[in-house]
Amino acid sequence: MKKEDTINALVLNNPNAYFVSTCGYISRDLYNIHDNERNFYMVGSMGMAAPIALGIAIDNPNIEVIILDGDGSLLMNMGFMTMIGESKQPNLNHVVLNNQVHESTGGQKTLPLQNICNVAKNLGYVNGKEINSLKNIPNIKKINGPNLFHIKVQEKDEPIGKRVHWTPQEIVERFQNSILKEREVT
Ligand SMILES: Cc1ncc(C[n+]2csc(CCOP(=O)(O)OP(=O)(O)O)c2C)c(N)n1
Repeated sequence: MKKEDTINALVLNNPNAYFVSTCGYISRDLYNIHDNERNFYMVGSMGMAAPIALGIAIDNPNIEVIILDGDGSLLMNMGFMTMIGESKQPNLNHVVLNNQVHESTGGQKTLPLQNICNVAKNLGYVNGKEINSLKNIPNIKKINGPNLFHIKVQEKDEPIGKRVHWTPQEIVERFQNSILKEREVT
């Protein structure tokens, strides 16, 4: 599957979700496909989308939070999966887009994510699922988290889109505003 199609399907299936995306091309893809104030682009550090997302999910139990991770980024901070599993945070779900490389920095090979779905389950995630078709992209509103969705995607065969033009401060500000608006409604 193509990464762009996968991200697009995730956004379409989860129109009210809050996305926390890892750095590099994954954030750029999300930005170019569907820029939204509910997207938190973690434009700095690999491995930090998941901790930020867990904090947001705990503090805002009424919103659905999706981590958009890369395989390299997951590997960078894999120990954090234990905290997600232990949290049993029902409004948090973890999507790993696995292209088997660090695509954003030139395509250096990553180490394989061996049996990552079973790893997630053993660490306390409700479930770990391999997704092999766009038809099976989840609607997370219908399921109790935390779940891990492992999606193998192709390396890019087309040029990457524009960089996220928002500054980190702007990303935080508009994200916080969107959560405040949500709190007024609910
Ligand atoms: C801690 C840290 N180390 C290195 C980098 C530089 N860097 C940015 S994106 C990236 C590759 C990320 O790989 P992956 O998560 O697999 O996503 P992909 O680029 O394949 O979409 C690297 C090495 C960084 N941002 N943070």
